[in-house]
Amino acid sequence: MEKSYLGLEIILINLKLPKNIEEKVLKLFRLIDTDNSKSIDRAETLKFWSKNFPKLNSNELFTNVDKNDDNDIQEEEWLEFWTRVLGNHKQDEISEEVSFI
Ligand SMILES: [Ca+2]
Ligand SMILES: [Ca+2]
Repeated sequence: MEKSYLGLEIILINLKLPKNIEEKVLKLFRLIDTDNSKSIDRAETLKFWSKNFPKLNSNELFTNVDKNDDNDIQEEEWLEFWTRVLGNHKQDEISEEVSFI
């Protein structure tokens, strides 16, 4: 029993973003959220996205990030998205992607 509990703990740690990356992506979130509503809407991404992430378009972003389909990206959805990205890419690449901040 002790063993499986420990296993669960490791899974939970692995699902969390490293602190430095989390800080960066939250900074990025606030940068995009220009009206400070704690959520990112399509107009905000369109203003911000095309300049900074030419490879990823705004529609793609909402498909991937807006899991509850309310056309707003909440902070939890944003962090979840980057956690998934981190699972697919090396940490260095993400640092690079958000390094313009
Ligand atoms: Ca907003
Ligand atoms: Ca949402």
